[in-house]
Amino acid sequence: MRIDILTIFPRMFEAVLNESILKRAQKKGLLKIYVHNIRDYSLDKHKKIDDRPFGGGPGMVMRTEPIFRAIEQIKSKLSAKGGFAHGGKTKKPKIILLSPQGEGLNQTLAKKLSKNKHLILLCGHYEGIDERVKKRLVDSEISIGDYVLTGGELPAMVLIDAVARLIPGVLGRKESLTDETFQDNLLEYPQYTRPAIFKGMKVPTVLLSGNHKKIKEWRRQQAIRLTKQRRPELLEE
Ligand code: 4FV
Repeated sequence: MRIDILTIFPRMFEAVLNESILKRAQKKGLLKIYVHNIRDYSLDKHKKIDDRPFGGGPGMVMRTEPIFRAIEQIKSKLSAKGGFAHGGKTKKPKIILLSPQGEGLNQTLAKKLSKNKHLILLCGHYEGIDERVKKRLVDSEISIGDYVLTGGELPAMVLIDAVARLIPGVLGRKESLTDETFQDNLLEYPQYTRPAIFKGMKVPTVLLSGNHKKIKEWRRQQAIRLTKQRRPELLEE
């Protein structure tokens, strides 16, 4: 998968993209991530990328032009290079704006996004971006939760992390996708590891029994109990 990120704070991504699983995925060539500074596409002598809202009101709005130029540049580079070819035909990138108005990111949506070959993530700031960018360029808006952040960068990192680990081959032996949280809409069962007794606290004997059928059943019961307790709506779904 290829991911292009449009942001006015490119350095925010350095640490997150160059550690652990995301770093390894790029090394394995399973993930190609390009971070673009929207300011580099501003024709303004001061690289201005925002302006006051028409109709007045507080705050600033991100301008159309630098964002349009940035996305056109990415697309033109792609078609010039023969596209992020898959079987020769250029896969149209899916342009996603991270915003509180977007569709809520959840495991199902992350799984769907992980099937894409090319994502372009647009990180907003201030009061948001000019509506004409949404109308003309944005394929979908995604929110990571009903709260207001200072920018779309953290949501973009959250989305990349949730999606990248679902790309076949990204997770190694130590990590697994099986039986994980939200699998069958259930929260994950309690986990234990050595020592078997710690400060007088024992590990449930069934887990030490070696009886995998009983262990699997216990884990399912625990997952259902926990989900009933904390997220009953998941069971309805
Ligand atoms: C957000 C969210 C979010 C809103 C104004 C950036 C900020 C500023 N994005 N999920 N929650 N974005 O709060 O995705 O433009």
